[in-house]
Amino acid sequence: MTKALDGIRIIDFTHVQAGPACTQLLAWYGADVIKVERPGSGDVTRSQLRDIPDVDALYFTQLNSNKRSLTLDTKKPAGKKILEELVRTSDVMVENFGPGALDRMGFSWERIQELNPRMILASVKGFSDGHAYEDLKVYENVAQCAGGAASTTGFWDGPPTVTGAALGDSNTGMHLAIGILTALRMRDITGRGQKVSCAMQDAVLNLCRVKLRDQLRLDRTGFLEEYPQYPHGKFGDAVPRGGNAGGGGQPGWVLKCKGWQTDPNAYIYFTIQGQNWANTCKAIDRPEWIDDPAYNTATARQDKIFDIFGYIETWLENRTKFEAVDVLRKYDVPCAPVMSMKEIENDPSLRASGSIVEVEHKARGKYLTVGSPIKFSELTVEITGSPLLGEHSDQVLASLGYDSQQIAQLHAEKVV
Ligand code: CAO
Repeated sequence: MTKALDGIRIIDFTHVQAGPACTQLLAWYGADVIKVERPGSGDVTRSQLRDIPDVDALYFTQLNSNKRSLTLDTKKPAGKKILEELVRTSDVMVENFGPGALDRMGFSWERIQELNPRMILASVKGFSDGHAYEDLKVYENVAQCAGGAASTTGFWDGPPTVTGAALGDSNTGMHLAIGILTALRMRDITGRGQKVSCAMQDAVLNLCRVKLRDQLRLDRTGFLEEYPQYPHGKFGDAVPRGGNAGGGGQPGWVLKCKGWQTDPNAYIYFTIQGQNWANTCKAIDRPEWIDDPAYNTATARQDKIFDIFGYIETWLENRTKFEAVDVLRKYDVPCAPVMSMKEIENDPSLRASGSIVEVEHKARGKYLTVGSPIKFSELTVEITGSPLLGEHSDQVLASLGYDSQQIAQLHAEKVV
């Protein structure tokens, strides 16, 4: 079957999470992704947080499925030469080294263009070119703090808080993938490659745009009516942390369900959708609130929103989160159980949709990993296991014209 990105060859010069997440996505959709790794050790995530001695860690396997692995010491002249040959014969190079590392290796954008004017060079850095912090090395949580996520996440009486979702890493990788596809499309038109970059700070900020919206509203009015601080608390001059408040005009909160005393995830997220007020009242057995002027408009509810949530928690006392959602769904209340990772691991719907899949790995056997969150009517996405370190080195070298003697020599000199 034809895959969307068949015929596109990508040099995957990435490591850790941001870059590998990007190239994994493109590999799922059919690109030939050759992961270039340092001989002997490879991507640092192969050995980080291992659950089985001497076997590639799940950190690596979750981010590198559907790829081939080539080991190459790109600081040795013979390794540089091989990388040059790859640049000449590939479409895209993706990298997320620290600032300046690629230039120091001898592969500046100018040099890459000389080698292959059709090449697209895609980079992730912590901060954008010319930014006051452009020289900084950056990991996930650093980006969440720099991009506005941490200062707006958590509870008002606690410190800035990072989230478990990889807003800095995988999210930047997803942004970069869009950039690469855009550049490939432009190359169809112009015949030229280009440099595409995405800064982690910018990718986080792009997801925090409603918080910038709130800052502008706060600057003008001095308050934000959908935040728990309104109307009883005080606002400072920056957007405060809003706990679990809904980010739009529909108030919501995380509410305790049956068993919360012992189960840390016995909660649902409950949204009071203004246009669904009558149904919501019926769902929670409070029909008298439907027409009561003290409750029947969003403005009237504002100063007692936590009393309303408190009442709903009493309604939830004898219902598990799943039972509660089964009642509320009949009344069109936007809600969901708070899913633990254990529940996600075993969720039949996620398995059925292919959003979680089991794949085979040569050393660890079967393992669970995420599948494509994007579904296509004309493309079947097949997820395969991640490659062993250097598993495809000889195959890639042979495709570049090296014979078995030359390949053996490269191994002996520890170039591959
Ligand atoms: N052969 C020889 N050398 C290689 C090589 C290879 N195959 N692959 C990498 N290297 C070398 C690089 O040339 C570089 O060497 P120099 O520093 O001597 O020029 C070095 O290995 C890699 O440096 P680095 O700065 O990328 O690595 P680090 O572990 O010190 O930093 C990180 C890691 C992630 C902080 C940094 O790469 C970074 O800031 N990247 C950009 C932002 C980013 O993507 N962060 C997200 C990571 S996911 O959490």
